[in-house]
Amino acid sequence: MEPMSPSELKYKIERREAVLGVIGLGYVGLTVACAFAEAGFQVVGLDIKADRVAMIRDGLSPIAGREPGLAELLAHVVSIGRLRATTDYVHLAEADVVLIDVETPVNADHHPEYSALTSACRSLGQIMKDGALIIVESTISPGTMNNIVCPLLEQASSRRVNVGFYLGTCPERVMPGKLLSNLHSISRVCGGFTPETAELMATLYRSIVHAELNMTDVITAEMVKTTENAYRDVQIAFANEVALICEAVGANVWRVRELVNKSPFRQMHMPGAGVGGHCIPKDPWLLIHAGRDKTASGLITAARAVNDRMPLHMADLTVQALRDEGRDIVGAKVAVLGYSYLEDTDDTRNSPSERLVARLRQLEADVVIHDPWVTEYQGQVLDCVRDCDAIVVMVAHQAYRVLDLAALKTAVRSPILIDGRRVFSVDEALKAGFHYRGVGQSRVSQ
Ligand code: SAJ
Repeated sequence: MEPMSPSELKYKIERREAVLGVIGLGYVGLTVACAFAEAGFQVVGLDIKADRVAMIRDGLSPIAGREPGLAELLAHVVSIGRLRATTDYVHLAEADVVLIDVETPVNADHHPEYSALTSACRSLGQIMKDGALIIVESTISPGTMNNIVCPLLEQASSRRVNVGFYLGTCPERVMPGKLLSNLHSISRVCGGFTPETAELMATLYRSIVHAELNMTDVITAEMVKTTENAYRDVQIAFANEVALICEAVGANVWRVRELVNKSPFRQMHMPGAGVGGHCIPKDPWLLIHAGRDKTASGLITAARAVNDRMPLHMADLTVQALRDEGRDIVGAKVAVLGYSYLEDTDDTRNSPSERLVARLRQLEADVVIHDPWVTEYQGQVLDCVRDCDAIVVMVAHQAYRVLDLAALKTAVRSPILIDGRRVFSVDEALKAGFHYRGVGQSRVSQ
C-alpha cells in the first residue's frame, strides 16, 4: 500500500481526522496530548510508567504542582474517549502523527543521555504507520535529528525519510506552572527535514498554538531551542558576576542593574542564589556538545561555572556573617528558606538550595530547611528559624515576601539574614535588627 502523501496527511490534519500519538506523558507530553485532544484529534498517549498511565486512564493528572486548567482538561478528554493512555507501542501503529516528548538529560560529564530517546525511536520505528509524520519535541543537541533520530527510525522501520515517513523537530517552550497557557501562547519553531514537512507541522500546530509558527530546517530548530536557554544562562551569569564585583567594591547591584537597564538595549538579568530547573542548567550543555570537537565554547562553559558557584557563595556569605558575630559555622543552626528552584513552584529539579545545604553540612552546620511548596519542608517559618544563628533565603516565594521580620528577630538566636533573591530590602532588615547580607549587596549591618 502506498504511504500517505504529504497532501493527504495535510488534509487529514486539517479535518482533525489524523490520529495523534504522544510518546512520553510528562509535563510536556501530557499537556500537548490534552491540548490536541481538546482541539478534536484522537490521541493515543504512551508512557513506560504503568502507574502514570493508570492515573491518566482514570482521568487523574500525575503532574505535581499547580497547573491551571490541566487536571480538568485531562479529565474531560479522557471521559469523552479523545485521549487514551497506554504502555504498549502497538497502539501507536494507527497514528498518522507521533510526537516524541521523552526526557533528554545530560550526564555527569555534561554529555546528552539519550537512552529514552533512542529507545522511543527504535520502538516507534518497528510499528509506525507508512507515511506517518514524526516530530521530536524534546530538547536535543543540534545534529541529533540527522545523526541519531533519523538513522534509528529508518533502520527500525526499513523505510527512508521523506518517502516512507516524514520527520521534524518542534522544541517545546513550556514552563512549569504555566504549561497549558504557554502551549497556546508562545510561538514555536517547526523544523522539518523538508519544507513540505515543516509546512505539515505548522498545519498541525496551528490547531493549538495561537502564536507565530516559524518554519525552518531541523538543525536551525535544534540550535534555536538550545541557544535561547544558553542565552538566558549566560545573561544570568553576567548578572551574578557583576553582583560579586559590587560586593567587592561596596556597591548595590540592584541599583546598578536598575540604572544599567535605563541605557538603551540593555536588559541585565537578575543576580541570585543560583540557577536551577529542568531547562536552563541543561540546555547550554546540549548546545556546547554539538560543537565540541570543532569550536571553543569557553563563554557558555564559564557561565555555567559562575551560576553553579552562586549557592556556594551563599554559604560563604553565611560563614562571613557568623564570623562577624563571633560565631563559628561549626555547630551553627542555619535555617534555609526555599528549596524549589523557582519562586512559587514545588519543582526542586537542580535546585541551588541542594548545593547550598550540602555545603553547609560539609562545614558542619546544623541545617533546617523550609519551603511552603515542598511537602517535606512545609510548616511555620517561625518554628523553622527558632533559635537559629542565621537565616538564608534561597527562593523568592511570595510567602517569604510577607514575613514579619520583627517577629523572626524575636525567634532567632542571632539576627543574621542572608538574602539570595532580594526578597527583603536592606532598610527593612536593618530596621528589624538584622545583620543583612545580600547577593550583590556588600555587607550591611548595624
Ligand atoms: N534566575 C536567575 N536570574 C534571572 C532569571 C532566573 O537567577 O534573571 C534563576 C531562577 O531563580 C531559576 C533559574 O534561573 O533558578 C531558571 O529560571 P527561569 O525563569 O529561566 O525558569 P525556567 O527554568 O522555568 O525556564 C523556562 C525556560 N522556558 C523554556 O525552556 C520553554 C526559559 O527559556 C524561559 O526563559 C523561562 O522559563 C521563563 O522565561 O520563564
